[in-house]
Parts: sequence; structure tokens; C-alpha cells
Amino acid sequence: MIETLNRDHGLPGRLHFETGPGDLVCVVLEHPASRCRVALHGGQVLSWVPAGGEEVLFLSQTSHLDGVRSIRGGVPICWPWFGNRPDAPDSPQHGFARTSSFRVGEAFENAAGVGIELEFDGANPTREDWPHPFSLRVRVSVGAELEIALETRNTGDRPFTIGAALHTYFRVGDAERLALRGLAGGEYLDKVRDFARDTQHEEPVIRGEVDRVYLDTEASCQLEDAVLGRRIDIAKAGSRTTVLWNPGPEQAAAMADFDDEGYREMVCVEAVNAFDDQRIVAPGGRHTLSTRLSVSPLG
Ligand code: TA6
Repeated sequence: MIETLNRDHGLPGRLHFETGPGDLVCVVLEHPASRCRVALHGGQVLSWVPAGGEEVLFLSQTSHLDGVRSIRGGVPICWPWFGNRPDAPDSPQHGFARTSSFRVGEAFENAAGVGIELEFDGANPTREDWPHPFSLRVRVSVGAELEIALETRNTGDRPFTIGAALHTYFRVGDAERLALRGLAGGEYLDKVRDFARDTQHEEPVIRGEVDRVYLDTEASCQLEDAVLGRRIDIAKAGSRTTVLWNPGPEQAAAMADFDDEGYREMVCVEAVNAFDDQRIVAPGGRHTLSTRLSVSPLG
């Protein structure tokens, strides 16, 4: 399979396929400015390393990597709903894209870098909880930045409503010492307090479990990491919701696929469509949710 993928889609020195962690089939994008690995399982970015720098994304050492269950880390794609579906409680949390296999689409190179498009479609949907024909494409490109764009197309003849997230797990030196910027002044729903609505007066800090849905925000966020000496800029488009998540010690210990101490080394800052920001996609229509990451030394 790897050989065939390399023959049909490889770009020598720029893009190749290999087996990655857990023997998952992965595409590796290589650019003088950075390197990225994406699993076909879930269309999930697992690693992004700027040249001369360190890994930007957190991947749990105890993650499932069996090509069946979701991968704990990198950038999971939550789709076509975010969180639980109250109308279908047996449906999987965060949808089914992250546990589905994506097909390899177009490999491309442009002035900004090198990239790959992965596709997942449901031309003959059999799911009772999602009886809609669709095409989902994720375009991942790397150069000086990592860009991930998730495009939903409605290939049927009725509108549907989607929730989604690019549920990015950032690797940090020490979550409690992180300076987060971009969320102060906004309103949020606090999942830890049964979705109570609150105002974020100052920039949030990570102390224990944090699970917040920031509403009506298109702002970029920054993670200033004094321990790793870097700043990560997180821009997004097609989203008015940002989620900030750290499980804290108890939740981390309760999850089989999360390292007990891993909560100290990660934080999720997610570009989301959820709650009032779910999107209706008309027949023949599209919606694109995207995020763009860059890293610079902390001056
Ligand atoms: O995005 C935050 C969140 O929805 C949290 O509530 C937490 O449960 C997390 O995602 C991880 O969800 P998962 O289904 O991957 O365990």
C-alpha cells in the first residue's frame, strides 16, 4: 500500500507516505521551513515540527493507535457534530470523522509550501444519525506555517446542519505557566460548571480542569510558553467559537488513553463550530473551517 501511494501521489523530497506510530498509514510533508505528519485515519495531523525547532503538537503516549478508535493528540477532526448529540445520545462524542479512514486526494505545491488533500465522503450514507450525502475534505499544507482547512460539501438535495472542530492539542512546557492571549473580554460557557455562562475578564490561566466554549469570537490566540521559549500564534477562519481545554489531573487519570501526567504538557485551543455557531450547508453549498499556526521565539 505504501509503495502504491508513493508511486501515485509522492513528490520526491517533498511528500511521501510511510507507516507512522501504531503502524498507521501517514503522509509526511517536508518543507525547508517545517515537517508535518498526517494519518489517513481521521485525516488527523499528528506532528508538526518547524525547522530547527521542537514538536508543536501533543500526542499522548498512551493514545490508541489501532486505526479504529480516535487518536488522542495532534489535530483531531470533530465532525459533523461537536460534543454529544442530545437528540442521539448513543452517537459518538465529536462525530465520526475522527474514526473514519480518509482517501488520498491531490498533492500540491505552491509558493507557501507543500500540501495534501484528504477526502472522506458519504455518497451512500448508512448512518441513522447522519443520513446526509456529503463530501468532507481536509487540506493540510506546511511551509513557514501549518494550515489545516476542513471543507464540508453538501452533495445531497436537502440542507443539513453541522458542528465541527479542529481540536488542536498543543505541546507546552508547563500548562500552568503558560500565558494565553486572545480570549479576555469574551463570554463563555463553562462545561465544568454545567455550561454556566460567564465573562472572561482577564486572560484565562490553566489550573485544574478547564473546559470553556468561548462565544462569538473570531480572534486569533497566542500561547506564550516561557519554558519552551516560544510563542505559538493560532489564527482561524469560518469559526466564531473557540474552545479551551485541559483535563487537569483527575480527568487525565480517568482517561485510559491520556498519560496521567500529560495534562501538564498540553492545552487544546480549538477552532470550533458549535452551539449558535453550527452551520447550515445548503444543497450544493460548502462551509470551510480552518486554522493557521505559526511559531516564533519568545523575545
Ligand atoms: O473540546 C473539549 C472537549 O469537548 C472536552 O469536553 C473533552 O471531553 C475533550 O473535548 C475530549 O473529548 P474526547 O471525546 O476526545 O475524549
